[in-house]
Amino acid sequence: MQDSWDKSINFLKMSVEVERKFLCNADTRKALEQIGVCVGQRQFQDQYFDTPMFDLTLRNMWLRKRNKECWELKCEAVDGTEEMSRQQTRAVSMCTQYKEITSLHEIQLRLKEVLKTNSDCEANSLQEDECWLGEMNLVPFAEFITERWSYTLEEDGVQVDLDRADFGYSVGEIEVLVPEGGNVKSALEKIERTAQKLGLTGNQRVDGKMNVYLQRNHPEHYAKLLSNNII
Ligand code: V4E
Repeated sequence: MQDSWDKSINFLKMSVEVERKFLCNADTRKALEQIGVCVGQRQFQDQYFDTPMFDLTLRNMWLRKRNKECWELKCEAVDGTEEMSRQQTRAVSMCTQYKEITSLHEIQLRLKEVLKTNSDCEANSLQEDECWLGEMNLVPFAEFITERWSYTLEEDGVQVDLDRADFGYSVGEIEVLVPEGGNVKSALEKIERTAQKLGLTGNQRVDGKMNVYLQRNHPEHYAKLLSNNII
């Protein structure tokens, strides 16, 4: 009982990232410059970890270390949009929703639960002290550098990022971060309005960087994720 209560509390403490990917052409970029302001350009390195049998990603869980210091675990979020119009259903199908956990301690608790390991290593911010990775049998399976241009929009809380990965793939994303128990429906509507303003007409989900990375570097695992409807 206590356990499920703790899990509910943990769920409430997480934010949910609602996101729609798109391919950016000259027209989209022009529209973006009109409705948004470029607030910065930066570069970051991402390393993704999993067990050799891919126990995390096969559960749609993505463990990442950014710039050799910031840990993040993204887990699929079940949306709270029960009654939806046809347009809303379409908006949901074009977007992904992931819970984001950024506290290393919370990440380790969640991983212990999922991987059923007994790691005794404490969360430690010192980067060299990562014995927990070994104890949980976690190894890097993807590593790449992204160059990102970020835009804020007049639409409240909407951010657009244009990413170029070092393995030769570019993708844009419209993103709204929904805090603890916030309104996912409203986030989906904001994303849909932004997509219309950018002139995005396609009704097929666009590949993220990881999808393309896996297709090229781990094709067998990519096929497995695809057949399990994970990507
Ligand atoms: C959720 C996920 C992965 C983790 C990283 O995802 P993403 O948000 O695409 O990366 P990035 O660099 O933009 O992170 P940010 O800076 O926004 O935090 S890797 C694969 N997935 C699953 C996934 C999916 N199923 N479908 C699509 C279109 N993208 C990702």
